[in-house]
Amino acid sequence: MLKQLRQRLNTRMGFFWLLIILFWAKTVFAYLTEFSLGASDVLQVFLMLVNPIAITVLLFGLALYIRKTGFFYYILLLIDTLDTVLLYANVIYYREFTDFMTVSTVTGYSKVSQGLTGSSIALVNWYDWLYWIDIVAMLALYIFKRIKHDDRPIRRRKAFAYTSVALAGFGLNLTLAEANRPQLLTRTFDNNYIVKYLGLDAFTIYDGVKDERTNHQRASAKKSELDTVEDFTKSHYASPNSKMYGIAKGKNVIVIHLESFQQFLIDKKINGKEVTPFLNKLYHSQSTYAFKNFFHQVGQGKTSDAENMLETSTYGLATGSLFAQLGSDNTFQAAPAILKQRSKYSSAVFHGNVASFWNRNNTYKNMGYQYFFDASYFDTTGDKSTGYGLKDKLLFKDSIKYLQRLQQPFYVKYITVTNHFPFTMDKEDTTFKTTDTSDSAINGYFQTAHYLDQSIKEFYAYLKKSGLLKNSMIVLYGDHYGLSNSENTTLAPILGKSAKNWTSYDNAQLQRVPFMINMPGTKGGKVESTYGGEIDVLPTILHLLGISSKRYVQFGTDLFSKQHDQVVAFRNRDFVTPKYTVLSGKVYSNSTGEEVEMTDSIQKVIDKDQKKVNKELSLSDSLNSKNLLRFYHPKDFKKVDAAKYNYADGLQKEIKIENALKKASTSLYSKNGDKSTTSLYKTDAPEASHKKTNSTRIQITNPDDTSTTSSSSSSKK
Ligand code: GP9
Ligand code: MN
Repeated sequence: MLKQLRQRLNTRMGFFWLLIILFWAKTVFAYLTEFSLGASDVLQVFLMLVNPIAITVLLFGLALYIRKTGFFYYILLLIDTLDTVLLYANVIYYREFTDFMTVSTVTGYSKVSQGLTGSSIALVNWYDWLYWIDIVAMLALYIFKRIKHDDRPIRRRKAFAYTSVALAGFGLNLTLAEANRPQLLTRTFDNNYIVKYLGLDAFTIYDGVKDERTNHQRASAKKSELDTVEDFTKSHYASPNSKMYGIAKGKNVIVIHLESFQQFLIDKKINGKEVTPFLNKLYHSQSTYAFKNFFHQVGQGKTSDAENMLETSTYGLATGSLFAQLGSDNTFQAAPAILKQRSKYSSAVFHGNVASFWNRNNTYKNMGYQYFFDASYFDTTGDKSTGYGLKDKLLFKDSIKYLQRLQQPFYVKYITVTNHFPFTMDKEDTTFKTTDTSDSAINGYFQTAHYLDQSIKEFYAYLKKSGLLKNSMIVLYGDHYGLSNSENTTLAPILGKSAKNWTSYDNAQLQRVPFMINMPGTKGGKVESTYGGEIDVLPTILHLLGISSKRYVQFGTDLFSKQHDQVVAFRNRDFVTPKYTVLSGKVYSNSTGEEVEMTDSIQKVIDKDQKKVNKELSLSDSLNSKNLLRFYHPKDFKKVDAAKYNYADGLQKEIKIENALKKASTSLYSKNGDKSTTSLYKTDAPEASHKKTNSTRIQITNPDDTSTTSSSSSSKK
């Protein structure tokens, strides 16, 4: 047997296969020990284990075309070495950034993820020789003639057969991956996904192609294209309402992202009980400006699209996520940077999922976020987390030790996760008696929304006790639908509607999400009926803070302005106005819900609005995909230097700033006589007292197939 094996090795094909097996073994070793790919079902595990094979055969197989003996062996070993360099560089990179190396990081085009050079030595582990030993050993065996040099060249036809079979194998891999994770390549949720399904080499090639396309688009961009965009946004600008301008000047801004939260939950009762009693109270409070006709406008980038719109007032992309596709390299003029430069705000994001999801770790740097407290800052073990990360009650509670040390005024964003499809809960977390429809997502939705409501109530209680509340403006918004169109007919009776007469019009109306600006101490708040959407948030907030938005390129308009544009564009070019809902050219009346009898004058209005919607979306796309903001230099705006940001050791950085500022430090902690306020936080979350365990339930894999494949009319097409 051993002899047979030796004999095999003495042939070119034997040597070839041995290198492939060794390379496969170390790749899988890296998958299992270095990367957290989160394979969560049998097919995913299977694909993860086999995905290196086809592409390795393809790449190593290039050597099979070489006839000359020495050349064959050296080229084969060279390909192996290059592939190993790629693998090992990613191992090192992942140890620091929990993400894979993109082509633009290597070519130096990317502005983020730099600063590895200094620390890379510290990232080397003692067992790293495992990645290299096979190459050294094989080279030695060859040089010292311990394996015979096979002089017989591989026949062309055979080499070609290998290439073809490898390509077919890769095709099969891709098909299975797409079946398990639809739109894998078009949506790019997370680089981890692509590696899990298709492998590291495929990821690098995919990323390279994507990068090349983006660069090409950018290189061809001309400054004059920016002028066209600017002409539009300038003429579209809505000047602030003098009654509202600056009413929150100097206040902290706390943005609370209500995951998958739809407007219909507000004031909704199930089995006689309010689903979200605390948010309802806020909604109707005199200190809250609430909007009942506010729509989400996200596309496939879902949460990340909402974040982008809220903080840049530009649209997400027509396909995929802007964060994932352009976030690493684009020039942003986003809320955290504007607030820092105009009013010295510090900024932070709190989120219980891994940093790489939606490429946040890179995008936030370009947005100018100073801190990003992601899952790595929290204990997410055992029952403390669900698939998308730390449970909301714990996120709010455990964020305080970081929040209290931020210099004020601050701009912070909390991205909640518990109310996310498939809306499942641990029994210990809910007693809410929900619906018993045939759809478990619907039944679960009311429970997870109820839980989210409680978590915000607890957070508010802390804000009040700690004194932060009176110095803050709290902005709450739902990012997008939680229940998709396919679920809406089952939902209909709960909303007092009939499933039978349910139409696309009804689906579109359900794309309303809450938008509330809570300003404790103010009495002028009410429920506003103005139509608007996520694109309008940034200018609205800037004006409340007394910062003019005029000099920035923004597509939205201040919701309080008399000139506010009430035409709400969806990402697929459908739109809603106070009077009409227009879906694929079909015009519905908002007062009857029926298709309108078309007249010339109505058609004229619709055509004009449709034209504007199309123009707005396409200008936003050209701005973002060609990175036109790099040509734009608004007054007093210094371009964000992403290389300055690094999200490791956030707390230590905060403390360092406190120490440097001494008496001038404005953090809550300093103001509180250098005493922590964490004991003021009260939660009823049972997990809070549970011990740390070794397991975590966070899945970087997205179990949300239903909500991505059958999502609303307003976010698809
Ligand atoms: C993940 C979370 C969910 O970190 O924000 O994103 P979504 O699936 O809603 O886009
Ligand atoms: Mn979301």
